[in-house]
Amino acid sequence: MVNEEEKSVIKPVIAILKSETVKKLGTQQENTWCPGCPNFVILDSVKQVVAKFIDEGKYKQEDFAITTDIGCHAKIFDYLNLSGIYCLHGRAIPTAIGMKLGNPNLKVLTFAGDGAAYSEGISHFIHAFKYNPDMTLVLHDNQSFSLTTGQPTPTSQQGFLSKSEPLGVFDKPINPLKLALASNATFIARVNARDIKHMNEIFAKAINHKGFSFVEVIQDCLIFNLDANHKDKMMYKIEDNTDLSLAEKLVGEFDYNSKEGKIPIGVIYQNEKIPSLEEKWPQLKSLMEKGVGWKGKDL
Ligand SMILES: Cc1ncc(C[n+]2csc(CCOP(=O)(O)OP(=O)(O)O)c2C)c(N)n1
Ligand code: SF4
Repeated sequence: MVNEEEKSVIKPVIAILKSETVKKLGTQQENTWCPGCPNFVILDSVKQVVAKFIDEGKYKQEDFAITTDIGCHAKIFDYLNLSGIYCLHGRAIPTAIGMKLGNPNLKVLTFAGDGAAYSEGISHFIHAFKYNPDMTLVLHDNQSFSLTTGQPTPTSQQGFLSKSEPLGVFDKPINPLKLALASNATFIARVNARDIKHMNEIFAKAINHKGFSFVEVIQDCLIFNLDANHKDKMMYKIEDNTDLSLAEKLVGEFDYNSKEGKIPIGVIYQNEKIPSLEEKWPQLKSLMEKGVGWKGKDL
């Protein structure tokens, strides 16, 4: 039986799912994710958040554009009815920055995996914080290169056994949130792929942030690196944080290795005082002031 408290959560979610705008954001493409993959929840969350912005009249569907990397997560490209580019592996971030240079008025969302952005694409990851373009990175971290059948990524835990490292991973994982903070990130958040309500709130805050917003989604892969799954008990929600010293402490709480300890979720750091790429470059500033978009006015 569903209790009253659960009903208050489920009712608005069902209403959103029935929304015509959410339906319009879907496609007819056959979905090939494994049944139960957390990518389904992330897809639903993105649709709900984008639909809410559209229904509130804040943005139109054509104001959004996406880039995706290559991987299981990247199939979201086929299931979201938004314009965009399905990029080369590791290159979803620079392609998105290119979109912003072409049309700074677009709301650009980028989807990348831990394999993609923390490995082959890591230089783009670091420089994106430095440039601070006004866009959002959704980072699907399942601690595994899953599409290519489960090789270790930079965030895989020590000892992870795979066909490519049959003796287990020797090295400690990197901490991408620490790296982001050290690279002058202006928005760092982390969410749990099992908690769509919280994910919706944080995605909306990330999209509203002026600058480069990075949301790491902690998600299980049901097939590969099973030892890294089920971290829910370690996760706890934090208040939105704008204090740098506290952020330095928070990003160090989870080392991507241990099965114990705490994993803070929520807005770990936000700073809107640093100008975005669009505010720094006069050419982009001018395009923004003119309100140049895909429709109506020429670039
Ligand atoms: C330039 C290039 N390098 C490597 C690959 C092979 N490749 C495709 S998907 C993938 C794994 C993606 O893993 P991740 O980014 O973690 O996403 P997941 O599948 O876990 O969602 C790899 C290594 C490729 N397609 N192109
Ligand atoms: S292999 Fe893992 S990440 Fe890929 S679709 Fe299946 S459960 Fe999802």
